[in-house]
Amino acid sequence: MDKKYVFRSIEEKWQDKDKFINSDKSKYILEMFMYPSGKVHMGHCRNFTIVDVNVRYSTLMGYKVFCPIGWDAFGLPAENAAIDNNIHPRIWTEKNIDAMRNTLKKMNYMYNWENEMKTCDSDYIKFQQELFLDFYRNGLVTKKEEWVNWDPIDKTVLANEQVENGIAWRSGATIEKKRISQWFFKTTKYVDELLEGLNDIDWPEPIKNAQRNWIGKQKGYHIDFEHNGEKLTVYTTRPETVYGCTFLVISPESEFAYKIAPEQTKKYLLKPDSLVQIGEAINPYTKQKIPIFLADYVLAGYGTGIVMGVPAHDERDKMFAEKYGLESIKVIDDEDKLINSQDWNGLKMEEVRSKFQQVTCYRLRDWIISRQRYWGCPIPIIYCENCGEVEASTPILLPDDVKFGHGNPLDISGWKHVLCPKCKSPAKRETDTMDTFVDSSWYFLRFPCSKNQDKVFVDAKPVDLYIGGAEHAVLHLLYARFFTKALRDLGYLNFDEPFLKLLNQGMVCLPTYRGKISRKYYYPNQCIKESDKIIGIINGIEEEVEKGPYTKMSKSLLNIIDPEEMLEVFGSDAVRLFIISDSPVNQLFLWNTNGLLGCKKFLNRIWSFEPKYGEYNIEYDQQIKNMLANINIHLENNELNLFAADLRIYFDYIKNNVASKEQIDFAFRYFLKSLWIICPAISNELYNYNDLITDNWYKDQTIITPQEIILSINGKKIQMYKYSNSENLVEIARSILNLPENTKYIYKEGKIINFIQ
Ligand code: ANZ
Ligand code: ZN
Repeated sequence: MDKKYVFRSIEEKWQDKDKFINSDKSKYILEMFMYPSGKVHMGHCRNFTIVDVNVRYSTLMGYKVFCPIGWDAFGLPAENAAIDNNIHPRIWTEKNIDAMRNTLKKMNYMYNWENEMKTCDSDYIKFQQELFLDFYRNGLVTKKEEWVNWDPIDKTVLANEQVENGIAWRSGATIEKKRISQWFFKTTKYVDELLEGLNDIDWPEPIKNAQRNWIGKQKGYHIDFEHNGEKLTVYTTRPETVYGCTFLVISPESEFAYKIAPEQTKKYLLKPDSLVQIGEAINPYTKQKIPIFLADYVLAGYGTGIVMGVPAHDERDKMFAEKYGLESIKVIDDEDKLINSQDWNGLKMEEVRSKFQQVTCYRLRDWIISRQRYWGCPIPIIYCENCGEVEASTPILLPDDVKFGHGNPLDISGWKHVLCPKCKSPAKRETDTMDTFVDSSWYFLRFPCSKNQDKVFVDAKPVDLYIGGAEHAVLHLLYARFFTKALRDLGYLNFDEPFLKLLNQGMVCLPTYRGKISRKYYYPNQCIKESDKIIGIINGIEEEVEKGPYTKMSKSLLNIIDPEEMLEVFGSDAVRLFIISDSPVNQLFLWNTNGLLGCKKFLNRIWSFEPKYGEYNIEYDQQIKNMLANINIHLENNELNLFAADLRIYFDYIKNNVASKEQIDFAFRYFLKSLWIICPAISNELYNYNDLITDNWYKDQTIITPQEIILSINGKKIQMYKYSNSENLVEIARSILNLPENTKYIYKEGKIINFIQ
């Protein structure tokens, strides 16, 4: 009968006990910044466990690891909670942080807790405002009026990166266009470096490609048309088709459209399904007058936002022209030669194209950072009627006494009225706060000196290994790269890229359960299996439910597992092991509670392991060393599910094989050290040697396949494994057979040792 492993007291005993080592080799390992939503969810747990496994492995490999934790504490949910539950965002946030910190401690993660910080701390606000002002003085921040994305649910402006197909990334609202003056960070200044830097970092290819596509570098051509004596430049990849251009189409959001026809443009933005002509242009080649139309298939942020309409050769232009009955002129024939193009007739397409000068264009726009919300870092600018924009002296902290629920609380509060720092006449503060993506663009640089009140950065360094979800492919990862480059140019840093290696963990998925009659969703723990049916029960009321496919855990689908509940029943070692075991780190993790039960049983078997000491077992050491080599290889490659499997194979081997005391003790000791990487509490408890962390780690990664060799004496034959060089092979053989040292032998290379007595 197994001794039962009672995890609770042991996990509590070892909580926070493992310490980082000192070493001249160092490694910075970090998970993506956490929003304090109130509860740690399983997705977090997967992310953080993968981080912790890397932290512990690197520690055993002799690295001084730095793995801090903090809170991305500003943002809208806190403000919405203030409106819904009448609780101040600061209090709501603090409460959430306390609850989440508590869960993380139970999960037994190794963090530099002493460096913990949150973005709503006054120091953090102060330094962020100082950085903003430094950017401002150096032309990296500008204020300009443009069409912006307005989220009517969250009531704020959003950056382009935060809108996908016209839908707001957080609220899901359909974006409206508004024209307001907003603050921008000049991300476009670094566009080439942002693109080229991707080649130097060890990131998953899909993420790099997402950034490349977002930056959208294109080679094309400009052609200048004319409007009322002014240049009107189109961007095209097919300049040779210019004689076929029968109209110009222009993005309603482009500055030009707004300039020449503001009223028509505004109307069109509200109702884009009509033909709106805003002027005429002269085609520089045909010299003919052609109409200029608004069209929302032209993107404002791409090229010049003005397209020459060539319906004979471009699909989108053709659809537009057919819809509104516009003229179409074919200028390229079936042999790719020009027709209807005056002097160019008969020339090859490429020949004509090469007459034009190529230009480069990008899709990336400047990052709009103004948010019309309260719970964020205030933008430290004051508007004075005499002096214009004036820098405010920092820190500008948020007023506590404000009313929520009627627009931006800062805008309606007395807080905004101040005296101009320069001329002392009445002035107004900027009431917009900064996008919270600004807060998360430099937090990793601040961590090493998070408590320093005088200097924003001391010992700032790039993150060696950054782990988080792939959903930030463009947003956070692009902004942080921009910040790093800007801060380097302002003299704060001496490196170019923030995250040298990036690992994306796959999402945690669960089946959904949905009532057959009510159509409402059930939590997995409200469902039980009854013969071939699944029954959902709430408050004693039952109904049959259907099991849907595995889907990303989501609050609205209720396919959620609460880590706290799992910790209660299975303990953190088991949860950690399970979350590592099931699938490769970068792939979807399909939750199944039976697997977790299996992990708990495994820990139980380890707990009740009793070695059976016996004779020296010649094969044993090599098997153990090979298993350790496998472990090293798998850890090195972050093949953590294979590592978890190695642990089971290893344990089964020591459980099922007899060897001498030294051999078994060596094997079990290294087993516990390996297990500690995932399951620290039980390993610490069972490790009776020196200090688990500083004890040597077996680093060999060479796997030797044992070869059989036959030992023969007096016609009797025994097999042994050949895993040493031939000299000590004979020695080992002699000792196996218990022969005196001077026994003669005949050795057939690699095959047989024949002892002669
Ligand atoms: C004339 C033309 C003739 C074009 C033809 C194509 C075919 P890619 O390759 O994706 O970069 N274009 C330019 N700016 C645009 C914008 N802001 N929004 C939407 N479309 C835009 O596409 C470049 C082509 O897309 C350009 O070449 C332009 O149409 C259009 F037979 O100019 B083309
Ligand atoms: Zn003034």
